[in-house]
Amino acid sequence: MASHASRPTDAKQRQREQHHAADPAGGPLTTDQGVVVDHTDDSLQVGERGPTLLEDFHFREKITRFDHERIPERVVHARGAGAYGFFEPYHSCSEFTKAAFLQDPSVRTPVFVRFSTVQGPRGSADTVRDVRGFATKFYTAEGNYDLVGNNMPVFFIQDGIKFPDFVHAVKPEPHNEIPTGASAHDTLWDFVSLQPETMHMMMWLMSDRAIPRSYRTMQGFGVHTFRFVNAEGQGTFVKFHWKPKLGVHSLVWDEAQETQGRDPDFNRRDLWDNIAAGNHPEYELCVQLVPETDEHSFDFDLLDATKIIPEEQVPARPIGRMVLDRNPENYFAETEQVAFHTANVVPGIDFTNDPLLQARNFSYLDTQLIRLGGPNFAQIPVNRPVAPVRNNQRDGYHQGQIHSGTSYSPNSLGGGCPVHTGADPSAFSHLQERVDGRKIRKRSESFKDHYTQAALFFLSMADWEKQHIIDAFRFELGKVGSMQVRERTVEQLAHVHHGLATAVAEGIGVAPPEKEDTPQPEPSPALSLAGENNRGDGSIRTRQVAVLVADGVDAAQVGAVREVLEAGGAVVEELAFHDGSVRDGDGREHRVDRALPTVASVLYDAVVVPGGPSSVQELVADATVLRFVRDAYRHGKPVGALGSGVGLVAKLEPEGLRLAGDGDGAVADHGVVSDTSTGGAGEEFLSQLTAAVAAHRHWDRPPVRH
Ligand code: HDD
Repeated sequence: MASHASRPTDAKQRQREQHHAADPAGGPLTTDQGVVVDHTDDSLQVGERGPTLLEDFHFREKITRFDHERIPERVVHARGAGAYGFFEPYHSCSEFTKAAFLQDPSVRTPVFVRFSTVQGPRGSADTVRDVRGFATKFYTAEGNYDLVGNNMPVFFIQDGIKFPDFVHAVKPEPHNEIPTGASAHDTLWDFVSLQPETMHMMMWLMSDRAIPRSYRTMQGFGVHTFRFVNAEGQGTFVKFHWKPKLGVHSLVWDEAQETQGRDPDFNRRDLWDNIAAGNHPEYELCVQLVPETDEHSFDFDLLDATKIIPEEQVPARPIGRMVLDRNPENYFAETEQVAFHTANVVPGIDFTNDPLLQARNFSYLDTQLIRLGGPNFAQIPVNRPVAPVRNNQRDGYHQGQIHSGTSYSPNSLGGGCPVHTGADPSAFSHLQERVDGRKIRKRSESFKDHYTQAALFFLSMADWEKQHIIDAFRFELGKVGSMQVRERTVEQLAHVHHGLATAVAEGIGVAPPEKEDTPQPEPSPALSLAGENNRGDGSIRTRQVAVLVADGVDAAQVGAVREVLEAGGAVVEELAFHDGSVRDGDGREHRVDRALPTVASVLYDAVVVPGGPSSVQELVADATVLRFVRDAYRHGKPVGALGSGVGLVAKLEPEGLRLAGDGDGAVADHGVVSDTSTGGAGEEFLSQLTAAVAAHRHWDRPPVRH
């Protein structure tokens, strides 16, 4: 299994074979009317060189169908990847919610999840700097529940009426449709600099959260404060979190940019390949619960979607787990046609008056009507509830049901069906919240602090995360042509953190801001990727490790490395200059997994250079090999070297790469693990290498110059 495989893996091959065996179209080719076609390679024409005849209904049908294959892509979140799976609660949540799927640990609810980027079109690259969508459809016994979230817990704006403005600003500019899949352009930053409520979200967008290593290592958030409602009709405010079992891991910007070219499908492929190989991604559903009586006890408004509740203030309690264990059969039918809607809720889950959520509750149904060509999209298999559907809604484009009987209520001719007595305790009934006020267009005073939580995020970061944020602001604003926009953004940043604003200003040719009092909130360690809670289970499961080999490689060392890493669940691939095999140090044939020119360092999580003097001699003479190792080092990845392989890594010492001191045994320095002894890969080396891979990245290395 590999996250960047270009040839079918065994798992994929098996899946295809099973698919073909089950294919109901396993007979002769027919038209859409079921007429068997005798020939589909040549159109019907007058003589061998004559014109094509209009009478050729097969030709016309085939081309017409082809011409109509596309539907409008999503206006945002166009590029996505989906998977099926299940959700099961750990225990009953009846104290807070009556939602049936959150009651019984023995009940598994099927789910479909679609991950996405926001800005780019369907064909854009995966590893762009962007928010990631994390939308889950729970096919519960009480109807479909959609949790349409993102991988960041806040949003750019507070009121949905600003959504078209924000999206127009971030999307490619209208005159030249540039840039694709990027926020580094004038209109977005113009908007940001004039709309300070964006500041908190911009901190997240400039952080490494915006370039996830994998959808499998990404958190998800419901963002809004929602409401749980229990059987007694008692409401509790709730914020939803998905926490990946493998921990939260990101790329670095240089790597993300290169990956866009090396494998534009990097995240999509990673998800698909891992599910196909049985490495089923798992996420814990956690909730932050706030009693209704505490609605006003925070120094921000729970209805403001630009704010988090720090986990140190209200812990995120695990209530269940979701496992994604099945790839879709057909991208269009499932991943493209899935239709999420924030208003798809079930009894026990309700809304709050968050004005962003209220707007969403209108938008999603509306957008599906145009995107999926009419009102019957809930009948598309991926959208169909498992709960029975009975109502008087009729007709419309693409009606797939053959209804009979009456279609109005009240009726007597249809036996009064479908019934709605109002007395059914399992029916959805809206929480009876008392609301009164004047009709006004006015943002609440309690929504006005745009800087404290932006500062909270920055102050909670590890030093390397802070530096990545500064670099990202410099990169993005450095692409902005208007100096005015750059200056205004720095002014905004100055309200968040003076040091950040100054560092950004220095990078983009703008005068540093005056020192001013900025908010000093208590940091929230849970926000940092370095935080314990984001490290996952500490295993090396599914990490991709490259082993560089050539003729003469020490096969025993490779075998030992492979055995230990694979036992821990990592995926090891031997890369040589060509596909097929090399000769090992004893002259025996040694199979390799992939040809070096087809891959790159950025597609792996770690690299190992085994010994074997002639192998290393051949490898060291090749600039792409040195680049492979240099990039891994620059991107903070573990580097392992054995025997003469240490000499190859040492070639990069003059550039600044740091190897641990000499000596016979295994030594490690910031994730560079080496052992110059000529024997096999010893236990000490293997355990240090495993620990280095488990740490994922090693940030505080001395930099290399190249
Ligand atoms: Fe949205 C799609 C997430 C605010 C209007 N949104 C969409 C998707 C995700 C989100 C994950 C893709 C679902 C899929 O995979 O099909 N959106 C969010 C989050 C928001 C948010 C977490 C803020 C908390 N969205 C938001 C607002 C509006 C919309 C304020 C409009 C008022 N979003 C849409 C939409 C989309 C959509 C236009 C485009 C395609 C679709 O719905 O199905 O209706």
